[in-house]
Amino acid sequence: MSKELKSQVFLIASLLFGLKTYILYRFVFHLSIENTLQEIILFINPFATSILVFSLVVWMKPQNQRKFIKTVMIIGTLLLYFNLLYYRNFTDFITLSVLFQFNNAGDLGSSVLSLIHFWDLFLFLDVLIVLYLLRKNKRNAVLYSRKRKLQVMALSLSILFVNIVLAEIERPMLFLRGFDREYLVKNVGLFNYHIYDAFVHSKTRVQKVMADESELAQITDYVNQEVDIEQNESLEGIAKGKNIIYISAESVQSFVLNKTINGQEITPFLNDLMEDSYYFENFYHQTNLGKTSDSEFLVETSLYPLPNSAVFFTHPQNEYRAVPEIIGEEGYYSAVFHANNKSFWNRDVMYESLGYDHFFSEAQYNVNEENSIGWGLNDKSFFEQSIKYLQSIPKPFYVKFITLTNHFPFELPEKYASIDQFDSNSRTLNQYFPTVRYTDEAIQHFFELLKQSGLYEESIIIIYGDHYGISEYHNKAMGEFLGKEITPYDHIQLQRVPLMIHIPGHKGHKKIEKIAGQIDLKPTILHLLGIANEGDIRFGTNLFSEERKPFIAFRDGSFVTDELLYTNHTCYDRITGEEKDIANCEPFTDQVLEELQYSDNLIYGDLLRFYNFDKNQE
Ligand code: GP9
Ligand code: MN
Repeated sequence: MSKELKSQVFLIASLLFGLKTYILYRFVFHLSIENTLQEIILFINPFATSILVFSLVVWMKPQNQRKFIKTVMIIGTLLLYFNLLYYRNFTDFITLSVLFQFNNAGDLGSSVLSLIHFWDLFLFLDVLIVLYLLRKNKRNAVLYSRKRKLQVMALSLSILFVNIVLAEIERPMLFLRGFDREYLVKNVGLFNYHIYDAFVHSKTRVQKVMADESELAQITDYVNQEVDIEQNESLEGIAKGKNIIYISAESVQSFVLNKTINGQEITPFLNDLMEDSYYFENFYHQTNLGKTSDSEFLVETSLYPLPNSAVFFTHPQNEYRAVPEIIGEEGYYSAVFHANNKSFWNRDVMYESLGYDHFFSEAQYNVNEENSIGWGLNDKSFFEQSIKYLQSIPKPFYVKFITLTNHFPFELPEKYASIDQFDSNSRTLNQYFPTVRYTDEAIQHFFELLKQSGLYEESIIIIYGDHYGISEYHNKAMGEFLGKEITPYDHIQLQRVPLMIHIPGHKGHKKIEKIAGQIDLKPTILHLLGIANEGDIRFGTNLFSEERKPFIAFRDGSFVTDELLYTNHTCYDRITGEEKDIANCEPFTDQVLEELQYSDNLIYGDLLRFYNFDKNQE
């Protein structure tokens, strides 16, 4: 090693700091590591960041180098330590929006002493070593040559590059979608996560500050004219005082309903249930990058998810007027049941914004190897373990159960499979059917549990598919299953997911052919509950009214009406799939884009903060 680099403290500092960070990730924070690639990324990322930051020293004048190393060492360690304290309390990492909005740090205040452990002193050991070395090598600072500067920079950037490429392989679109703070920390490290968080936070703040209250007037005008269409009184208030139970069925698409594999029904329970429910056969999911969380957003707020990010991740601090909040004012208790990490999709933060009273997340369940499939707790055990909680919460309640077993890549151990796999070149599609069947059985089991517990009679149960399970990538195999070639028209039709509204003891169930979308569930549920909620800002319409807004829009500007289907600049007959003159679709194309834009503006500008909902309800 050349004299220039020899015994340079910044190298030692970056290695020690990297090692310390790795030890924390690996043994102190409970980050779940599922495969070797994750293990490798977790090892690389602490060093990638620490080498990059400490090596900036080569660009500095010798007299500033010691100060820089000292400052980075101390600030970096404190940042790690604050996160550790926060994690011990909240099992999550610090987020700016949470710090600002919910004053979580304040919550931490009283208990902070109990979070400090004696062993934490070791966290500062490397700081002492580096301070000592800096003192000892006082005159060791050098002016680096241009060549050396470039070499050091090239090396540190390449390590970071390798880190980011591996992270992108492990979790495609990690930065766009956010997913989970744990994922970000695992893949790109705590420091890069903070930079990302600060970026997202400042971007949303700037957009909010720039927003103008007057934009709201235009949107309310639009909503009043185009969306608020006369209500049909037929089912109004039928759910009044009853419990509302949503089941968000992971990745269940409508094309499996009433179909068989080798003569075996794929979803026998749902097939029976649809006969005894309001079944919407043309119900479309409208989700985007935020997948399940987008479906939740649509259902709770009747706004569209965002075009380039997961709104749960980027805009949890906004003002919303979501169903849990509205019905909370009517005496309803609201809760979500989902046996996954509470911070996935930023749910722990967003649910507070939406007005949920409680979130039963993974921590409330007994999850072990025995009862886990794929992503976590299997759906059957999930429902079984949930019943005691459901019985214990105040009534009437509004609850949502989010299933998990039927999640990509649909790997179900043979012993749980009740039907055969499909036989095609797509493993994903082949495996999908037995996994869907598993969820179908789990939902059936849940119904039995509800009946046993006496909750069934006094509840309304709504089952919907959250989003597609089989992507376009599997079109060839899908074509084999459906016995036709998949065109862009079929692709849109494949975005149909089940929607069943099951009202125990109610006659008059029927199959409804009219188009429907996730955006319509909020006004529908409020209608069933008999809550007028006049003056609400939403883009969906009550599914039981005779006259409804004529289209269901998708995030990319495609849409369907009862007669038409528009996608890729082509207009089709929605029923037959025949191509039609574009002029048929034109009356809607601009309005769809306008509506999406209004919804985005509402979210980017946080415009609902200017809206007085109380005034409009008088
Ligand atoms: C994870 C579950 C699945 O908590 O909601 O998320 P998805 O990948 O379907 O959005
Ligand atoms: Mn999902």
